[in-house]
Amino acid sequence: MLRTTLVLASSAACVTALAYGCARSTDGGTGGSGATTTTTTTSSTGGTGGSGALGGGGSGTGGSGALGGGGSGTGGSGGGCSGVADVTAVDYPVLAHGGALAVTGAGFTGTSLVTLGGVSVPFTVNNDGQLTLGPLPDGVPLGTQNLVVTSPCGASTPFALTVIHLVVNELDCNQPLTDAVELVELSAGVPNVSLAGYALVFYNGGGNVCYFARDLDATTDANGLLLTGNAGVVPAPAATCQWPSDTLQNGPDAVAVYQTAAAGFVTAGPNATPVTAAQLIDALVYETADADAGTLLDTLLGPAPYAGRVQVDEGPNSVGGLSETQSIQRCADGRRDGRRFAVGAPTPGAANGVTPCP
Ligand SMILES: [Ca+2]
Ligand SMILES: [Ca+2]
Ligand SMILES: [Ca+2]
Repeated sequence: MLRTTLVLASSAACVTALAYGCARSTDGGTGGSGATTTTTTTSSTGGTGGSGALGGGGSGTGGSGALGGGGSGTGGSGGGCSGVADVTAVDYPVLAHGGALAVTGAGFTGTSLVTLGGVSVPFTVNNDGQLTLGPLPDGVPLGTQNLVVTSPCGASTPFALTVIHLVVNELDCNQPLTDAVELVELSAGVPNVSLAGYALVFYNGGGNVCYFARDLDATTDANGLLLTGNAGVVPAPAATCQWPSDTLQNGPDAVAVYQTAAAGFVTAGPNATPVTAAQLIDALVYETADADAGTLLDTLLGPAPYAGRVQVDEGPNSVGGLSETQSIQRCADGRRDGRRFAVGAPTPGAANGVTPCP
């Protein structure tokens, strides 16, 4: 959609440019339109003028803000592109499907295409030295992939990132007596990769606020899994991934993974953080024979009539029922989709054992 916007804006710029005789090479180049800086929400400021791509020299005409009547842009310099795009840094070297990425470098003005792993990704040009990508489409291949930015001067040298598919893979909230083997198993789809910069957050369906948040300062195992839970879980989660027994509420509640630090979540008191979809990567809304937690479902999965708006039951009875011996396990792929889970004997830190999704 962003590319379409850009093309339309460029066409408008060309119409303007023709009025100034840009078809003749002796005339000044045309200033770029403001399209690249206004592809999303900004409308109050004018776009930065691009380099004059059509003229042979001389100063260009100032570009106009493409959306919402922004102020006039800076005139282009004429004479073609100003420099090949160059990516020098990113804020998330391990990037999850659904996530966003801040890209630092140079020569981003006029960017027409950004690809990761050969797949086009949505982007916004913030300024000549910074792009924002996202949300990252789930179709981008996993593992080490090249980021390439194409601007009027050509394509940037590939910049390597690690792409992951970070989802809730299993959850066990209820056991007999005091819950002492609660777990949340995550899957990143890529082995031995750090999940630093991502956070695991628990929400209480009563009040729809956060009651626990933990940075995922850990590395996935050889199967791409990360096990978090009580110290009594076998195998025991890494020390940084443990929480006290009887912490994970039995529903209707939710667990979610975010592309941000846990420090941003208030976990108790009157200012406890309300459930949010901002920077959300995946979530599971669950129960042990409870009514639906409508606000958690609406926010974390999506409002009706979204078919994936499903709360998953760990067992038919919360006391003395199957939820005490079963866990909720992912049976198929799909982020933010409650239809992708089934129940069965717990499989902490190992491949799930459930048969096809119900
Ligand atoms: Ca529990
Ligand atoms: Ca259980
Ligand atoms: Ca498992």
